[in-house]
Amino acid sequence: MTTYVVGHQNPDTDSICAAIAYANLKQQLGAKAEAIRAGKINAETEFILDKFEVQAPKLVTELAKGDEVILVDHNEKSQAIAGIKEAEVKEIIDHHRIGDIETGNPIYFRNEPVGSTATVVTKLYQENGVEINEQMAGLLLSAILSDTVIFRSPTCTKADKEIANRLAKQLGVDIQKYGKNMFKAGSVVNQLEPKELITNDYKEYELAGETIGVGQIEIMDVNEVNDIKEDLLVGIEELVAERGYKFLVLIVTDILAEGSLLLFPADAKEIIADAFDVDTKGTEVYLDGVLSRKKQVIPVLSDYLTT
Ligand SMILES: [Mn+2]
Repeated sequence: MTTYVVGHQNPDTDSICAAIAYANLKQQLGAKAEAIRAGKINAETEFILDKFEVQAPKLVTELAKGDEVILVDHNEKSQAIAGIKEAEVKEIIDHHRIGDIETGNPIYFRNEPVGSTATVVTKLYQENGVEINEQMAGLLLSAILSDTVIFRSPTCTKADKEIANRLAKQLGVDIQKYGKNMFKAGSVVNQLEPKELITNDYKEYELAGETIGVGQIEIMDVNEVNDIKEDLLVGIEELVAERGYKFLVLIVTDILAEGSLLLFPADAKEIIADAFDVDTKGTEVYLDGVLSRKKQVIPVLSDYLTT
């Protein structure tokens, strides 16, 4: 009987890559194992599978009674593939809090407080003395970088960094460069129309009797919007006209550089320049160190417009 290896529903990169790599390890150890997925592959994961020429796992929406399954990257019923109650959980490999999965028999349950399941899976290759081929190394590295936001997440540990660096060395990959490309491929910028991007994470504020709109996009590299900047400005102008705003600011936040590019209509130039005490290039300005709409943008505009 083949044992399925599966991540959580709505799988992210770690869930897919850890499932594939752990199934590969089990196969190399002589077991019959197959990675499956419980949901749609996201754009970031698609980029990774393409890059390392690995096929996406088969989609299985519900397990059948008696199916044997190894869970990776989760251990809570609410996150698990449908039919989990009827299946037999054989192992769990994870890096989350301990949830509520119950088993009838003793199982191998490996959980570590590290940044990604891929980190744990890489350790398991090493502990079993199994060599990691280039394809699996690529998936494992990608999953670590994805879950730890290229080591920036507070969940990232020394083990994640060490293992990722070793995998990157094996592959001859520049972590920062590859990580940025990976996040770019999965970025919301490539998946939404300009107006959807502006209003995706969006708030309206009443200041001094007038309404302003403030949208925010958080991305890995502010240059991702270079090609669509003109379209975003057209969208901003249209929304201002349609909704009768005083103006609209789109905050494009660069998570890695820790700053934000503000985009706004040409006639808001003076307000932005005066409020933030900066020179602007007409319809944009980059503000180093500004990340928060609530704490760093709205108070400045509010102070300026209401006093
Ligand atoms: Mn994970």
